Amino acid sequence: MRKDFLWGGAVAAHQLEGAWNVDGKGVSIADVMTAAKHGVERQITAGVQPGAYYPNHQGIDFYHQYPTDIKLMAEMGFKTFRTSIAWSRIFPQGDEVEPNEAGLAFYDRLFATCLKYGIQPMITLSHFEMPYHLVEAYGGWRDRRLIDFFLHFAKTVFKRYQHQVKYWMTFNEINNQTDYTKAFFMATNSGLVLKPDDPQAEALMYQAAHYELVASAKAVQLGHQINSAFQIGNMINMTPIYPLTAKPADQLAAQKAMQTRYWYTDVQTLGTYPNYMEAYFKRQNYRPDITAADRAALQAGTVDYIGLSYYNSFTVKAQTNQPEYRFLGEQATVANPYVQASDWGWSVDPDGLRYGLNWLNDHYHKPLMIVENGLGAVDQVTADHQIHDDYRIAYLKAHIQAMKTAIEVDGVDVMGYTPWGCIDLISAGTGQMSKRYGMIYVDQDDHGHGSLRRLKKDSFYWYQHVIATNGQDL
Ligand code: BGP
Repeated sequence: MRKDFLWGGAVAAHQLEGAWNVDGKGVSIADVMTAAKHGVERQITAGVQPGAYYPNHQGIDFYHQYPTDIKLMAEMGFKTFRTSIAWSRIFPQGDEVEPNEAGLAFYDRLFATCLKYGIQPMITLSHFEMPYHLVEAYGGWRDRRLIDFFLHFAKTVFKRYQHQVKYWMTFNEINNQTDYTKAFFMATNSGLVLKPDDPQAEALMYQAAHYELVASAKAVQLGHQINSAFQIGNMINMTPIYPLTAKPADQLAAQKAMQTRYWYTDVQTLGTYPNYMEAYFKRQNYRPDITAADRAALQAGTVDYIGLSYYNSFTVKAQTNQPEYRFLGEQATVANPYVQASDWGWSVDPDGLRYGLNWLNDHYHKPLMIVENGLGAVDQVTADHQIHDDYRIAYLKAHIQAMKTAIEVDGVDVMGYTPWGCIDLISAGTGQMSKRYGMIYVDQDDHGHGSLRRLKKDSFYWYQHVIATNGQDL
């Protein structure tokens, strides 16, 4: 393990800040997302009222309670804290020229608090969030003009925080939109609100993703011009895809599925579209607007490191009616008989983390940063205010062990580890509170009721010890 290994935790602005309409903040897509129940998809529906959904509009009131929360993270020994900047706090509509000073001032205070404790802020520019106005007026990332709006936002925050923030990431889990049949991913990744079964969905996804990739590459270049010490990464969701059997057709299906899901990383680290994607566009007769200038920008703006989230693995088998297997998202997967699943049906597969780290290392030869990992679970508070989350400790322990094996046995360069939702927050997938990831408990239910009091779970003390021993003692 590196001596300067970046232990910490990760969150995203829209999942914990609350204060959705405070200090000049504009409405973001997160403020109009429905709160889903188990099995009901979260999405943006027509006529939805901003802030109507509890408790996602109030988060955990981090906007006001961050001094206490960061202090608790410091007590755990965090070296870094990953969060995002809410674009809609800085540019409420997204297409203005002048930023909102009150929004900028909030992150000044937050970052100063982190730095006071020796915690380095690690910032995602766009984590499932953009001003809703950009969706209404431009249709989200289907419009090329979004590139310049995003760059103006990026430039503003790069300049403002250049002495406080060294580690940046552009778009959170940019590859989730591979699953273009899911309204949730289309909205969160690209601000695309489509009718169910829109025949244009796939083509639109590629177009939007391309503009994001260009924006990401240009932001990398811009950031380096502003401060050459910046480390700017991409962020992908690494969900390894295994073949169900040794049957060659299943092996090929898994390989094709990996290509369908990870080509974004080729563009962001190698600076070019892989051949199989160019061939696919031709075959499908898709003609995305990709200019020569765009290709030059992609080449010039490759990332310094790969940020990744890891939760689970998928398994696929060849489809007889699909000679050229394309991965159409989670619903195309089959159950893996060798792994168990969480309460939310996510497979629990620590070996998959080692697999994913090796896969990324082999393909891209870049440093890796695990910026999300964790177990969403229902926690019980005992009468004496304890939370005995041994299941969470077991999950994190097994995954940290897998990461250590990748580092020490396989020689993979991993810069740090920031488990997801180190403090309980609103689930991105459900918009609810009860799917908890934190080492710090927050007293609030799915309806927004509760004291918002913070409590230390057993995992708090366990993780504190892991950090203190630099991962030696799990
Ligand atoms: C990732 C997102 C996070 C986060 C996490 C857990 O995909 O980057 O924002 O929420 O997943 O997902 P969920 O909240 O749906 O359990």
